[in-house]
Amino acid sequence: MKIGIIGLPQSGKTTLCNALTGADQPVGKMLGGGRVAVTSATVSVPDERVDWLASLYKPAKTTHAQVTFLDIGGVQGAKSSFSGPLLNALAQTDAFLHVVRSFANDLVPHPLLSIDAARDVQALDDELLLNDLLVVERRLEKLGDERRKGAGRDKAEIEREHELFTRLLNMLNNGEALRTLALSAEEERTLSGFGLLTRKPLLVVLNTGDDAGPSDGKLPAGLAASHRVVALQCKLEMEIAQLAPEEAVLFLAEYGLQAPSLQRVIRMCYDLLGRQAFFTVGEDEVRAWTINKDASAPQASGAIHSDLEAGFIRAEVMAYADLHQHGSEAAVKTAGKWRLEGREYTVQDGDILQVRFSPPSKK
Ligand SMILES: Nc1nc2c(ncn2[C@@H]2O[C@H](COP(=O)(O)OP(=O)(O)O)[C@@H](O)[C@H]2O)c(=O)[nH]1
Ligand SMILES: [Mg+2]
Repeated sequence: MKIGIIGLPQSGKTTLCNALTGADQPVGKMLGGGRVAVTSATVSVPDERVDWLASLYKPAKTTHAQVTFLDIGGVQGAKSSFSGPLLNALAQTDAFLHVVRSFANDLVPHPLLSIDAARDVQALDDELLLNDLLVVERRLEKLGDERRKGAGRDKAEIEREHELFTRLLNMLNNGEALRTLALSAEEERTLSGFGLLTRKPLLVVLNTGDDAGPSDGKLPAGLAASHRVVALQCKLEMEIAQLAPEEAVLFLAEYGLQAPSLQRVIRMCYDLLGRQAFFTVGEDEVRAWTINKDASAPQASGAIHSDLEAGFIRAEVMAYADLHQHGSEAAVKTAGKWRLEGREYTVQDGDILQVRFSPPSKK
């Protein structure tokens, strides 16, 4: 999972990225006009269930799920067309965290000179939308050419694509982001190579500043209705992320924060992207895997290895909650909670899977 952190200059993107990953990238760095800077950091997804499973199986290796955060500097909110490098960076993400400044700090100039979160959200929404519009218009032009020349491709396919891109154009011209559009699997495949930015899920991170308190209740009117929003004190969270774990616990309590931002933000990203976790266990390794919420047992197996998906026979399944309650695999079986599931089974969050499959025949 790759999450892009975007926002106006000096909104706190690097601060948030440090908070989420424990990195120590310099904050307050200004980029010269038109420059793009991308820093990435990968973190393990905190999950108490993995820790508990590791304490039960005592495996040689424990592997948490991984999330990569990309701190993407260079978006200006100025209704400009993005440069190639910036588009590349944005296109490779699965979702965006849009950091919006709400903290007061006289030493940090706001590029638009005043603090106005709703305006800043709109500025970036508009800019993402404009860049999608450019992509869609360019594609429609190309499709128009193909139509006239009757070139190479199947005619019906060109017409289907033309109809799809016209639908996108109409939405964008109405100022609507593309993420709410329901598409067939085939249409989804057609669009997958275009890196459309407003199709990606987006979570607004309101950077509330130092004495705002952790309340999510102080969101600007209207914003919470149109966007998913989380309020964070990014600078404070960054400082906590850089503490030793024992100290961090004391700090969190003192500021009335329930959990470090990483846990809260990752949970929201999973939700935003419709992802969930399943586990594999054993003496060698206890491991968490990230899959889509509607993944079938073979699809989930494919996350482990394509051979497991291709040769899938059945999956042995225990729910984490059952194992946690009964304390051992044997006790789960005795309780009648151990299951053998087939191809049609939809994997649930927290399932522990053991895949039975026939290995590919060697030639
Ligand atoms: N007072 C205060 N300053 C902050 C907060 N978040 C970020 N800053 C400051 O704002 C400046 C810009 O932050 P940075 O993370 O570099 O922003 P970026 O340009 O979006 O990456 C830095 O000087 C930060 O220390 C905050 O919550 N409170
Ligand atoms: Mg930065």
